[in-house]
Amino acid sequence: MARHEELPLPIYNTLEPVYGEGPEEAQLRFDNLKSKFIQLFGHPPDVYARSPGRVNLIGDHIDYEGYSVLPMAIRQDTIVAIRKHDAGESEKLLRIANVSDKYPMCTYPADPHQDVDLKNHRWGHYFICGYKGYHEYAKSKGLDVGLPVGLDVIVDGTVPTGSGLSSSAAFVCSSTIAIMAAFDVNFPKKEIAQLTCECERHIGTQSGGMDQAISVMAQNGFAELIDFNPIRATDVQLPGGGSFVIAHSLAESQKAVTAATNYNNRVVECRLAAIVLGIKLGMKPQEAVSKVKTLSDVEGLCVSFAGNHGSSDPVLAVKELLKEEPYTAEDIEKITEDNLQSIFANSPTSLDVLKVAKNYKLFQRASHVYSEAKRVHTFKDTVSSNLSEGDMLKKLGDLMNESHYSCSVLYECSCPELEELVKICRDNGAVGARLTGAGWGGCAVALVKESIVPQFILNLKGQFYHSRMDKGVINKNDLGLYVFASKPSSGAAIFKF
Ligand code: NG1
Repeated sequence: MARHEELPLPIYNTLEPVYGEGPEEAQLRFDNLKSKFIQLFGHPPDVYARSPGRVNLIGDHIDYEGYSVLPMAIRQDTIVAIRKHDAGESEKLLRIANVSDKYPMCTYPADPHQDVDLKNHRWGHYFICGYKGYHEYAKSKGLDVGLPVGLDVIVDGTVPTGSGLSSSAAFVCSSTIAIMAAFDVNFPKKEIAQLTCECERHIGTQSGGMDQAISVMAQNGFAELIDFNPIRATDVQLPGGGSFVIAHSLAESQKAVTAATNYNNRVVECRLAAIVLGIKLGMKPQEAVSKVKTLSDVEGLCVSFAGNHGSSDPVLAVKELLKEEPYTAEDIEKITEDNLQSIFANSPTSLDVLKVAKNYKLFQRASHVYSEAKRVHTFKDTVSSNLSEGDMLKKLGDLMNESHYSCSVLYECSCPELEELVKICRDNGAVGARLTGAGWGGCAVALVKESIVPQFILNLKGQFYHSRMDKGVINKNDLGLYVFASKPSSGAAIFKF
């Protein structure tokens, strides 16, 4: 039997296979989308695509270094309704509307070669990422791409934005899949996962691929161990007695806007750490600069080094060979015998990082990446071990706590609101709690014994959210959007009714 990532995306003509638990609510969303569509564009949509958000249980900031991660899809998703203009319709425009008044209609030319205007961020840019990406991919496969063509689109998203739950990937994936479906083509899920990851890079973040992979390949009822190069998804059955509670810190992380100091900065630091390690472990500077892209490229060298010192842990090489104090650009250039601008000459978003970076914390970032990569596999092994349920939850919780410490202290991607929230989770009985996703705001995820979930959520509301409600930061009616328990839900799908 083919592995499920080899199969094309499912195409359904009813909502039940995806929204089994709440089909009435989903039906309302689809009905509303259709009537808005007709009202705005004068025609019904041809087809719909949906893609979910995700929560990452463990393994943050390691996908772009080539390491496996362990997320699960959540029920919140983005639905895109689309209609392709007929050949006779002259106006070649992409009209992208949203069911929410917060997002005014965006109009773009139908040119698939247009640049995404990164200096003027607009919500519709994420659709253009999918449009450009589909075009490039279809062309590379020798398909008749059929572009440029006018498209009418309405978007309905329920994944909270800037929350670390991948609203951006849900939007990019559902857009790309809707465009594919409008052209009546379908590809194996692993190809769509790869393609959508490349699509999202048009927005200027050097995205690692986890979010798109889980959004496209998730299976109902399972978390997934996602491997990269090549992309693979392995079902992970979570222990029955525990539940994952997701809670928003209410600090919004604007990933695309802060890329140069936050997300892309870490990608650059990891590459520099990898190059310096490669050189310290015997590579010629020129060779390291041209060949080493990620920390996984030099892991083998680090492990051999550790082997000579009685260990198998690559972190030992980091401890012995990198200095704990931050490196200046000059420190690194002495080792690489090349200047940083020329090392990153082909990556404009990395050059933006160099412009604003004061120094580079190579020791801390590499220590995080290698230790976090190991925790992902320990988590997966623990879930499939024959430990008693209590011991298993305790071990998983400990791993989550260690991961949070590493993200917060070594990778510095937490923030005061997340620290407060994680502490409140632990104080109220979570067996483990950590920030999830990119961090610098967004959500925490807590592993909680099933039996205490309702009380746990009530306590969180009392201790974290009520004061924010009083200050007017959030509305009482929206509380359910900010703190909820989630079961693993299913991945992307196409609907034709
Ligand atoms: P979020 O949490 O959606 O910003 C980002 C990256 C992931 C991964 C995590 C950190 C994108 C689209 N997603 O996720 O690939 O690197 O950060 O683990 O950039």
